[in-house]
Amino acid sequence: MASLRSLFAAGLLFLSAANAHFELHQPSPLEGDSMDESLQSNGPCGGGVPDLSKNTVTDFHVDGDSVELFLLHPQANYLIRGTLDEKADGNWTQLFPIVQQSGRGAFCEPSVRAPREWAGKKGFIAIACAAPDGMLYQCAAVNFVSGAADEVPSSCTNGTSVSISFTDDEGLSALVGDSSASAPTTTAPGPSQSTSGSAAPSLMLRGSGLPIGSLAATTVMLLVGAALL
Ligand SMILES: *[C@@H]1O[C@H](CO)[C@@H](O)[C@H](O)[C@H]1NC(C)=O
Ligand SMILES: *[C@@H]1O[C@H](CO)[C@@H](O)[C@H](O)[C@H]1NC(C)=O
Ligand SMILES: [Cu+2]
Repeated sequence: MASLRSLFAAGLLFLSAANAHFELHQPSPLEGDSMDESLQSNGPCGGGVPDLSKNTVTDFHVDGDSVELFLLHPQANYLIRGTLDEKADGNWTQLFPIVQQSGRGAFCEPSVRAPREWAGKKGFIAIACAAPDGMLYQCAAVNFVSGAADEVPSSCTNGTSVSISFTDDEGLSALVGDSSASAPTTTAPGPSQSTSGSAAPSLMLRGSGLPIGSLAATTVMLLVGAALL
């Protein structure tokens, strides 16, 4: 099992740039329909450039509105946070308890709230996703408005094979407040942490040496990683 786990961890390292992560569908993400997955690990907004003087905003009701996400990993934890900072540079408020999603697919939370004082102001709704391949980010620029959304959009559903539960996640909790706009990748949870006691991963990683060691070893890692993702 240890060697399988280490292969998995190593495979993830090599796959992380190319693999699909998660998508923000609502509110409208900064990158629109053309998200650059390779930049998703850049905090606080992935490939999106947060700047309220330029970004297009959509209304978000402070007493309850929907945040629609789509996960392409089998499991991950989500933090939904918001800020009024015009460049999304800190001062983050947590807007929903941290949840764990199990199962690929849609998660839509129709009652995400923001502080009432934010009504009438512009800001950001931002998602941080602690995935097996590290911390991932997406943002939406919004215009906070008073009241609750009239109705839940028909696109707001939870996938049939998706289950959501509340959880704790130190890496995500560290992204609330002013401490930092992004987390060091070393705090991200994932299989690599559970292999730290075993000799196999260090052998593999030392032996291969990033970015790429022997072609054969890399191919095996990719295949195993892909099979298990
Ligand atoms: C942080 O945001 C709050 C609103 O939630 C605002 O009142 C406060 O001035 C902001 N602090 C800084 C340092 O920008
Ligand atoms: C999806 O699941 C979450 C967590 O159980 C729940 O709060 C939310 O209302 C569900 N979404 C829909 C559209 O039913
Ligand atoms: Cu990913």
